[in-house]
Amino acid sequence: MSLESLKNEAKEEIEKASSSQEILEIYSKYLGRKGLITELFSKMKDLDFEEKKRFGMELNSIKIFITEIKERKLSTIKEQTIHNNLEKLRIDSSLPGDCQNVGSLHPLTTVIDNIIEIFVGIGYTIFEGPEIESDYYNFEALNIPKDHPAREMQDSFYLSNDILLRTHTSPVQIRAMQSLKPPIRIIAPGKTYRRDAKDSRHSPVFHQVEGLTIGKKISFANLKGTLEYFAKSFFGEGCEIQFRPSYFPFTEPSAEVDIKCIFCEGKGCTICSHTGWLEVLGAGMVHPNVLRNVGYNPEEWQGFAFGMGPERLAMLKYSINDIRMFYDNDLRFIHSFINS
Ligand code: 2NM
Repeated sequence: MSLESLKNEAKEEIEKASSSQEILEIYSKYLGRKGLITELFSKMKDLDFEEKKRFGMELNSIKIFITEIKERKLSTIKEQTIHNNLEKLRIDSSLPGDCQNVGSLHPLTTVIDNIIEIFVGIGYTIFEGPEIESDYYNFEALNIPKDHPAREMQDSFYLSNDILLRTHTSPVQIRAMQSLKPPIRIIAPGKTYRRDAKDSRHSPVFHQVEGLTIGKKISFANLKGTLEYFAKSFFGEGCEIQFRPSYFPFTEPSAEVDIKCIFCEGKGCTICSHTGWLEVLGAGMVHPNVLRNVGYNPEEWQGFAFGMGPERLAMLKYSINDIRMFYDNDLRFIHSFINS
């Protein structure tokens, strides 16, 4: 084979190659230690001076030529590889993004936080107690007599003879009065339990936020002012309240507190049963028996207490018509309060 065709063959093979590995193998086939061209160098010793010189120059130029082609092809392949890799990494900004779900607070959490914030703003602190209570804290200390209907077995979740799931957060107030020195201003938020059949207004688990103020010369006027401030803070400055006489064993006098219907502005609608008012709170002056039960002298210390249901407040504020919505954990429901 002529030198010229050997050279062209090597050139063509290198140019057709598609990987660095392949190029190096082809290069080695021609110019490696036992390469086709390398072997020709050893034939030079048989030639005479002039021929040796001419042949040597020719072989050298072929070697340089093929080496150059190899280097160029190697760098082309290297660039190609980098380019391909970059192409694979390329971000297509026209594709839709991954959906990131943003969490949201449960509407009851929001309402309870709002209530707490309002009372903390006027000097109340949070006080908490156990959800499993004794008959003494849940009833006895609160002046609820043994034969009171609220103590019926079928109304409460009893764990034993005198241990039950608290039916209100009032036992927390008893614990607070036992462990704090008056004057006292606390709110007790938390879960409460009653053996009610579930319907649109009843849930066996629900929440209460109760408040207690104990001091010297505390009067019903202080209670009215406090609850009026709360109602306006929670429902808006235009909110009006009224007190109706009522009865609780642990307060005397006792009252139920209504707000002017926020749906019909007092004109009467189906939500307020055409009364113009919505009941939202229970309250009263702490009964002297309750004060005596925690070792306070009712002649020296007086106080007021109130209780509210965050579920009811949330239902009115956000127009939710079924209490079970709070406990179904339907994410579509919970996420709909994302900006509340
Ligand atoms: C209410 C309504 C009225 C109340 C009373 C007490 C205590 F312990 F001080 F006597 N705690 N909570 C109270 C009073 C609760 O809820 C509707």
